Amino acid sequence: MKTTTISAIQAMEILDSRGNPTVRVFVELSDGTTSVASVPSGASTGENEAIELRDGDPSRYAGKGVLQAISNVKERLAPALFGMDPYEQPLIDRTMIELDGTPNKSSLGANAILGVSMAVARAAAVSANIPLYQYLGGVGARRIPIPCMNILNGGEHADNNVDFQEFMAVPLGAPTFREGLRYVAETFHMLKKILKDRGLATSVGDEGGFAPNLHSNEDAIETIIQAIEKAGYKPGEDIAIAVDSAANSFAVDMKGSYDLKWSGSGKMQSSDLITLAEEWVAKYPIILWEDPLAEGDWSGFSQFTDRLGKKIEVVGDDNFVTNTQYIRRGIEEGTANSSLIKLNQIGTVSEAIEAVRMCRDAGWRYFISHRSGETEDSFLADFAVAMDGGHLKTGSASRGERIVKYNRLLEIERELGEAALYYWK
Ligand code: 2PG
Ligand code: MG
Repeated sequence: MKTTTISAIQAMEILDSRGNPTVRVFVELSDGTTSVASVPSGASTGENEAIELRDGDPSRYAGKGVLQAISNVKERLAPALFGMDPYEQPLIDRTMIELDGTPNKSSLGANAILGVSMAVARAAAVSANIPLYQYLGGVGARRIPIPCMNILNGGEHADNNVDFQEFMAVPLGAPTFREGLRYVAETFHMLKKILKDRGLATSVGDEGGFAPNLHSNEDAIETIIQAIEKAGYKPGEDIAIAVDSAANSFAVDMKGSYDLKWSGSGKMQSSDLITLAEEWVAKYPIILWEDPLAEGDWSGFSQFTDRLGKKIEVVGDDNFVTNTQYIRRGIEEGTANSSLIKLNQIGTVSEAIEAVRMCRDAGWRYFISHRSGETEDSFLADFAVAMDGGHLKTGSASRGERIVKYNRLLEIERELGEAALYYWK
């Protein structure tokens, strides 16, 4: 690769898909290359996530401004990285981590650091004239992830009476990514029709899925199965289902007590939720379950994995927070058999790659994910292909900030042509 160095880093405050401020970073290299990257933001966050620096100034955006993070990019990170080789991603990320000096990036802000980390990776790829997915994943990066499309939203992503946050349609029986995307987009449209016919709301939640008031949590699954069938597909064969309970959001004490407050199903213990999941997995074509229990409920999580881990992918999100420290504990304790991977939970591209590597080495899967607050940046699509995890979640077939990732995956598939792969496992 040719020699080039970082010659300028700028940043500005923009809005995310919820209308909250977030960070956009611009990087310039000495060879004239420029790049841009924007940082996402979660709503159902884990306790140990890297810290998103917010100004706390009530006179701007209810305290959610990110001007301090922007100034940290310009005044602290830019001078430290000036003249560095953009191809040295791990070194660049380590330099920022050391400059921050805290375990959770609370001094400079994970939003500031991640914006730079992503923009540097993209600048390096542009300068080398190779696609970002190949720059990050090498020449072997040619599997397009199966889109786990979140077509029905609940929990903290919606204002309805569904406790579980995400119900995803997973087109694992499709021959290609573009066909898979069509399968689930058609299912999404059929779901809309079914909800309309039932006189239910068809407005969408944060991730673009519908957010109706239903009879029960189980009604969500049954309605989706109906949509799959009516769209002309076989549940389980063409399209399976994945669930993210995001159980933190209805946990009472993080130690095994829950209150399914939105649906009014009431108090439950970990063991009740495990039994419920076992029944659902026996009855419905569920292949993946994320955060079935809360982040502090490590023993409940392990029991869940003991009982269901041979049948389905059990994913930890809020408990692992893309951090090798917690994923390692999960591997040792058999907490799950997969980890969610969110770039802004950990705050640099190289650390997210380390988390993926740890999962792979342990024989775990890893599930690449967007955040509920997103931007029009498609970085995640390239990242998912590069990481070769076989599946990703990036919302529904609506809302531009979700569609931009799907459209980028379509482009990548087209570019790869015959070389593109598409399979679950
Ligand atoms: C999750 C995510 C993404 P948030 O819980 O998995 O779907 O939601 O970004 O709000 O944490
Ligand atoms: Mg989650």
